[in-house]
This record gives sequence, C-alpha cells and structure tokens, in this order.
Amino acid sequence: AKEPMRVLVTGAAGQIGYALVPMIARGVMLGADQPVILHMLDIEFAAEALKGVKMELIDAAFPLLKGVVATTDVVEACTGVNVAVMVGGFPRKEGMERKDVMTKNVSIYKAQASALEAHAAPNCKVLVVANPANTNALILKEFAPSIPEKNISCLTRLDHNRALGQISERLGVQVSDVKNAIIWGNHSSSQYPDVNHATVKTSSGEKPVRELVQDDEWLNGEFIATVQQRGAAIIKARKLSSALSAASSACDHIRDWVLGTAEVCFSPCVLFGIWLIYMQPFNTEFVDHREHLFPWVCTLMVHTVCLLVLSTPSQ
Ligand code: NAX
Repeated sequence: AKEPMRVLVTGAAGQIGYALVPMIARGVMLGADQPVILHMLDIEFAAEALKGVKMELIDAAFPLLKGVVATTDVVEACTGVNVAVMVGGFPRKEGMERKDVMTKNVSIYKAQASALEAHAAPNCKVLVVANPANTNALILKEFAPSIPEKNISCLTRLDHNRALGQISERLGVQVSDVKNAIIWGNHSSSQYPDVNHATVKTSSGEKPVRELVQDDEWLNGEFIATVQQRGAAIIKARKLSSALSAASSACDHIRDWVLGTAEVCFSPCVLFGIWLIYMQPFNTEFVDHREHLFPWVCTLMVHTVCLLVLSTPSQ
C-alpha cells in the first residue's frame, strides 16, 4: 500500500475548502489508490466551523483518509505537507476588483510562505487559489526562497475548464471530448481564452473547434466575454464566488501536475501568470521530462507583474 500524502488546505472552513476537502479525501486529487492525511488551516474566528468540517470528514468515513489535522497554527498546518492548496484569504465580493483584496492578502501569504519554507516536505507542490492568485503566489515565492519556483503555481484551471464548458454547451458535445483550449494571461477579466488549437472528438476523428462552431463572431466575442466574466456572473447569481467549480479545478490542476495528463494542453498558471503548454501527449516518462521543462518555461514574464503593479492604484 502507498504511504499517505499530506495535503494542506488553508481556509478550509470557507466555501471552497468545504467543497474541496471531501474531493481530496475521495481521491479526486491524487488518485483512487493514494491515501491522504488532510491538514486544514483556518483562522481563530473560524476555528469552531473548522472543527465541524473535521467532524463531517470523520462521519463521511472516507477509506483513503488516514488522518485529519485541523488547526489554527500555521506551523502545525504546514509540517510535512507534500501538497499545499492555499485557499485562505480575503475573498472578492460583489462589486470588488481583485486588486481591492490584494493588500489584505500580503501579510497572510508572508506568514504562510515562511512556515511552508521551514516545515513542508521536500519537493512540496504549492497551488495558490486565493485571489489575486498570481500576486499571492509571487509573495509566497519571495518568502519561501528554498521552495523551487517550479513548485509554486496558481489556479487558472478554472478558466480553462470554463472555456471547455462553454464550447461543450454550444456544440452539444461531451465536455470530455473538448481538448486543448489555452488561457493566456492573468486569472482576471483581462485573460484571453484561446480555442484556436482546441479540438472536439467526433465519430469521424478530431475536428477543430472553429470548424465545428462555424461562427467566428461568437468565438471572438461572446465566448471570450463569457469566460472572462464567468466569475462575476456566478457572484451575481449566488451572491458568493465560485466554490464547487474552483474546488474541482484545483483537483484537476494538482492531479495533472502530479500524475500527468492525456491532454496536449492544460493550463496551470506558473509564476507571474505564464501559461504553460505541454506539446506532447502523456506517457510514463512525461512527468520527469516535464520537470526539465519547468525551469525553462519559467523564464519569468516580468511584464505581467509590471502590469499588475501599474493597474494597482496608489493609495
Ligand atoms: P471564503 O471566505 O468562504 O473562505 C476563505 C476562508 O479563508 C475562510 O474560512 C477564512 O476564515 C479563511 N482565512 C482567512 N484568512 C486566513 C488565514 N490567514 N489563514 C487561513 N485561513 C484564512 O472564501 P472562498 O469562497 O472559499 O474563496 C477563497 C479564495 O479563493 C478567495 O480569495 C477567492 O477570491 C479565491 N478564488 C479563486 C479562484 C481562482 O480561480 N483562482 C476562483 C474562486 C475564488 O473566487
């Protein structure tokens, strides 16, 4: 039997956390044969709620779940973790831009980075979900210099999945048959969802999305705007930001990173908002091969940071 992997979820008492921890405990993130120990961190204010989540995890009797650490202590939360999913932070509410929450997250990410640096397992892989995700990942990298840059990423897989979802709805095809969308840019409304290389599996082979949709005006206009604005649309409808889709996308991101993917393109957001495109199909050597690709691709796109800085109004 495999040794359990320790997975940290910060902000675990929040709405994404509540959707995410059962997915991890069911093997959605690391595989159906991978036992896990969940480390859940939240702040004092949410300590009771966090206890409740732990009780529910126990009650759900997940066979893969070998232990639960529920704590408000950052060091205890980070000790020995192999995967860290950073969800905790100040969420964007209706009418707020991501930059509005930026300042609130700086001190949080400094402290958590230092704890990960000192106490996480070697080769810990970090996924930052909390917005502004790129900036939080950058802060984390700055304060955890011994964690390799290639191990720090942030979540844009949700945007990627949203693009696949829109194409599947439009064409009336299974979402699993739509492949190789790319999201360029930042996880924000300025992103560019690109389906120029995307294909759909049909009974007569793979067909380009553009050929099947036959409506460039829609693909170049409404489709892009819908994906860009989807987060805001969810907030408008639910009065809360995306949670189950964010949790599921976080699982997809880590699963493809750790276990590999059959897709030619997938969209982990590497530091500074780079979109990494893997141009080869998955094979067993691919994971190792990818390790060599990362530093190369991580040649940093400082301009994205500059844009972020420039778009932040000075106080
Ligand atoms: P919630 O407010 O429901 O949960 C956040 C949790 O974080 C709360 O339980 C809170 O107590 C906890 N928290 C706050 N400060 C903390 C700290 N210092 N240490 C540990 N925990 C702390 O927000 P939720 O809807 O779960 O969203 C979480 C984050 O995900 C937000 O920043 C949100 O903007 C971001 N999102 C990112 C997405 C992406 O694609 N990258 C999409 C979904 C989501 O909007």
